[in-house]
Amino acid sequence: MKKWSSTEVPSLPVAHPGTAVQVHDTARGETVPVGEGDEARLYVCGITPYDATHMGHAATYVTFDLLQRVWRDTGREVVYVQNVTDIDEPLLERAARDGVHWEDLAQQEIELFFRDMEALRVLPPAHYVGAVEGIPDDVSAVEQLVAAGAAYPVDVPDTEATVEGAARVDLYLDLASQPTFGDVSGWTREEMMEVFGERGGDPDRAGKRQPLDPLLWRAGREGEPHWEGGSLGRGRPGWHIECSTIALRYLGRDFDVQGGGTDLIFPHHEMSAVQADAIHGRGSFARAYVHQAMVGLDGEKMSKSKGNLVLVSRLRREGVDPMAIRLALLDRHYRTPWDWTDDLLARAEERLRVWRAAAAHPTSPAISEPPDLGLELETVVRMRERLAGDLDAPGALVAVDRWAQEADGRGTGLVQVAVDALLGVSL
Ligand code: 5CA
Ligand code: ZN
Repeated sequence: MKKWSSTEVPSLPVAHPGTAVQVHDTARGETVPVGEGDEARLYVCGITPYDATHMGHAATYVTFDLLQRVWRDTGREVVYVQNVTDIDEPLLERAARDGVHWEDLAQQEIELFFRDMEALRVLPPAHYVGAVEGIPDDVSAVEQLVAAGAAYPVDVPDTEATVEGAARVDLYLDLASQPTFGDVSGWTREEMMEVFGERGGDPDRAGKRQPLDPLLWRAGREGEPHWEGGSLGRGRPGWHIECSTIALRYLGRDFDVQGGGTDLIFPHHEMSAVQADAIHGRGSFARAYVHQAMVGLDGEKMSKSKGNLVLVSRLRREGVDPMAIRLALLDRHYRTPWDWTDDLLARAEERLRVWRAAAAHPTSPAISEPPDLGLELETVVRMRERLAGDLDAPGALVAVDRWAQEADGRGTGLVQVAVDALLGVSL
């Protein structure tokens, strides 16, 4: 699929090629080095395009943008893959509510998302892949699971009409046959049951062996989109299989980081991983699972379904500098849940003003004094240290604040370059 445009990333002198980059792995419950090889492979769960990008989405994509930038700065190649869930229940529901075609709605929201990402200077992935595009791979994967006895059929209720070419069964993964189930979240069955229903699961579906078993393939129903499904019959994939197969196709087994918001820990990342293991054997999915804490508004998770949204596009329309939005997002560590406030944005705008003023200092016309490299180098070292240590963006901002306070116009522009390369902020 088409993706959004990139901005140039200036390279800083690589002072520490190969330096370890640490992040918190949800599965192991500790901070671990990630992407230790020359090539770092990252998969981040993309949007379901039925509404515009809000601050929660933006925080997630800026967080993983930082990871990509820090990896690059340590001399690594990055292969970044992001999906877009361009077919799923919420998209169909919203399209029906608004009387528009689901494909038009998806297209329109994807375009808006691209403009938001470009404005925020989030680097695009190497591969941006739609769920629809991935359907042939989902079909092969589910066929394989059926053949291995890891998937089972559940009858479509008599009251639901299926399309020609569809089987009269939906297919589910048999979790009882999967020893790695639970390894990503580490949650108890009770904890899982608490959220499964509200996060796209169907615990009450009659005929399932276990309430948590995830849907792999849904037989095509009248009035719903459906695709060729080989031996599965016409239909469409369940949500989680899309990310299992896209990640495996574009990154291969055993990639470095699977990312997304904490709302995806269970069931989405748990199920994507267990399905990959079911297809290719234990240890097939990510080495580490990294999660952005939820961004809220007035004490509630910001979500399209609740409608309590602060949209990137609306702020842009109101004339807010996207770099101030980015700075506001960077001012909160990714592992701490936080609420969006106007005050946070106001402080980010002020910070941007101060940094820009410091960067704009004219250099001494007579060059009577040598540039003061000490402060600049120290600032860059600090920024790098903070970021390589569990993406401490707020810590990196403080290092730049100090520079902005002390800079006396004898700089070389190095910090400005570092702010661009590492933080993605153009001054
Ligand atoms: N398409 C699926 C993933 S395959 C999905 O979750 N789409 S989404 O549009 O609901 O969310 C897109 C990304 O933003 C996901 O990584 C999600 O975890 C993250 N996200 C959603 N809401 C918030 C929030 N309030 N705060 C932080 N991140 C969020
Ligand atoms: Zn996903």
